[in-house]
Amino acid sequence: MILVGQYDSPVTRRVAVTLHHYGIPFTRDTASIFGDAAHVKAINPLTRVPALILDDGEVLIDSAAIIDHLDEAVGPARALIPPTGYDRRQILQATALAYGCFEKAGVLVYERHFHPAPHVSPVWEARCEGQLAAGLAALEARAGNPWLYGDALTHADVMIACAIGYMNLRLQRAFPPGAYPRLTALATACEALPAFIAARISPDETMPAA
Ligand SMILES: N[C@@H](CCC(=O)N[C@@H](CS)C(=O)NCC(=O)O)C(=O)O
Repeated sequence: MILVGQYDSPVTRRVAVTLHHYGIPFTRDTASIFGDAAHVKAINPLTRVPALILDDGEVLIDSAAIIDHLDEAVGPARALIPPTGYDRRQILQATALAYGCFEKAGVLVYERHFHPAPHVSPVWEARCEGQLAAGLAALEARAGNPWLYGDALTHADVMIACAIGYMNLRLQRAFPPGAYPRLTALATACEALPAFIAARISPDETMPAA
């Protein structure tokens, strides 16, 4: 199978980490959503990553839908989430919070990247920054040591660490040192895992000039 997208996309990286963690072999298409937009659009009409091209040519889009497929492929005993019940709901809720943080961080990055300074909306930025900070605070309050829930990695941890990796790369002001100690510990623990090391963001995965 082929994973389409660069690892500076936290949702692409999230899928890559999950593939590595499950031991599912894959190759990569590192097309850029900006520089190679026509190529990405031919795979996903939304011109977004990640996409996963299965061995028979079927194309899956959206990280949650892709991970749902990977969970099914490895089975409930190995999936990074229980198949039913309270713990599943909690992990999905925390994953949704972390996904929302990534989404708000992305909006903030794009706001300044695509708008010249006079057209950046301080009202919109303040709203997004408030939503992002509240999401991070909610996750910080839930965080265990080092994993969010129990004594094992879950999809929530993977999404949180990938979102933090993105903020460290593109939006340092949203995740200043010392502000979120438990989430920092969680992300550090994640980044030390072989599955994360195998999906490190390479220096050539950059955004094009604004
Ligand atoms: N819900 C989607 C979101 C995908 C997404 O936002 N991808 C970003 C890169 S991190 C993208 O392709 N952005 C380009 C665009 O939306 O124009 C998922 O989880 O896969």
